Amino acid sequence: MENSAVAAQLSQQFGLDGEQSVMNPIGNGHINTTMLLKDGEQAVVVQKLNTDVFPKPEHLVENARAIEQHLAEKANNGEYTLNIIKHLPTVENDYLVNLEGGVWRALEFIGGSYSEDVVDSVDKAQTAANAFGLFAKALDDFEAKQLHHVIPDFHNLAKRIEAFEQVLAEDPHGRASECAQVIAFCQSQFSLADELHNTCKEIPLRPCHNDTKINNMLFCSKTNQSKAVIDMDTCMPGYWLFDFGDMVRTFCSPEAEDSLNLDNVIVRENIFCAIVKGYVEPLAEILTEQEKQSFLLGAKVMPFMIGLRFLTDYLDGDNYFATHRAQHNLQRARNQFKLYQDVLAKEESLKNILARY
Ligand code: ADP
Ligand code: GN1
Ligand code: MG
Repeated sequence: MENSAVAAQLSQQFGLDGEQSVMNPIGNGHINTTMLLKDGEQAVVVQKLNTDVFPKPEHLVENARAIEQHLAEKANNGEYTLNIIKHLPTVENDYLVNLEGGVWRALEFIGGSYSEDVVDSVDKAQTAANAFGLFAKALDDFEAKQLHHVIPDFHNLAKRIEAFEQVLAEDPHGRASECAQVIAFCQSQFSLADELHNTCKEIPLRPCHNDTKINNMLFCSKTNQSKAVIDMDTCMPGYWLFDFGDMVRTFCSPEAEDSLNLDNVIVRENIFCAIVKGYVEPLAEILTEQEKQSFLLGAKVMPFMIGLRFLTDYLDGDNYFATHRAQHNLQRARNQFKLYQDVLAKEESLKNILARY
């Protein structure tokens, strides 16, 4: 089906004006196909869900809608001030539309906003981290057990290592030999999984976002303040160290996660400091001391784990993450391992920053 025919069908199913509908890609997400659908004066975000990653899209929508409703109640009491991404119902009062084997949903478009792939200032890092902190706080009394485990073991490093070892043993595309060095480095770090396992026994399980990368939050175009936390697809019970660590992973480097300029893939300590300030402030009354100390481990685990996932996907033939060039996943893996090494190199200094707040 042509793009224009899909646009017309979606427009009809979601009850838009039914004038000329136009659909264009927005954002740089790696998983779903995200489009802005315009029809007359109306604009909505439509997403073709990646059903390899999310085999049960109805669970995804149930989770996201439960969170939406919880945040809406908080907003009514003045306890949550960011915009809430709402799912839009179809004319049949459903939330998913099947089109030629693809599954689509529609979300309210947050106009006057933008997302970024790299943070260019300390202020913005603090603003974004604060938004994720406000989000975490608003979910603190949310019954996370009601969430479906849309991707089981999503941040289980031991399981990610198993998956990597399995693909490496099979080497289905004969790619292992060209990245022997990066594989060896990766394998030399596997004890991180035990450290993570032991730490997680000591800290509370919380409702987590689980994908707090910088482009999963919208800034206001006029004020550069935070407008909304988006992409709730992986909200599941987890540990705040994951959300903290993913911010470090995606805010601290001055380079995008697929940059080839590895010399410049470093942890900017002033940005790290801004993340701590922004995130800890709304959580100050809830966060335990041990949990806060675990954030440093999060800063190591997240770049390492995503590097491992990119490398696994590379060896597996690029089935999971959207790629836009040959070796894209390998380049991302190298980049993330470089960042991880810089976290290790600056560990003492980062620990001191954490202790200050
Ligand atoms: P993915 O799961 O593939 O990462 P996202 O839900 O994160 O998809 O969306 C990808 C991008 O689309 C975001 O980074 C953002 O730029 C844009 N986007 C998504 N939802 C909205 C929305 N409701 N309003 C405005 N922009 C959005
Ligand atoms: C994916 O969907 P997106 O692009 O926000 C991935 C995250 C990774 C990230 C790496 C469901 O996030 O776990 O950290 O890419 N999402 C899923 O950039 O796997
Ligand atoms: Mg996203």
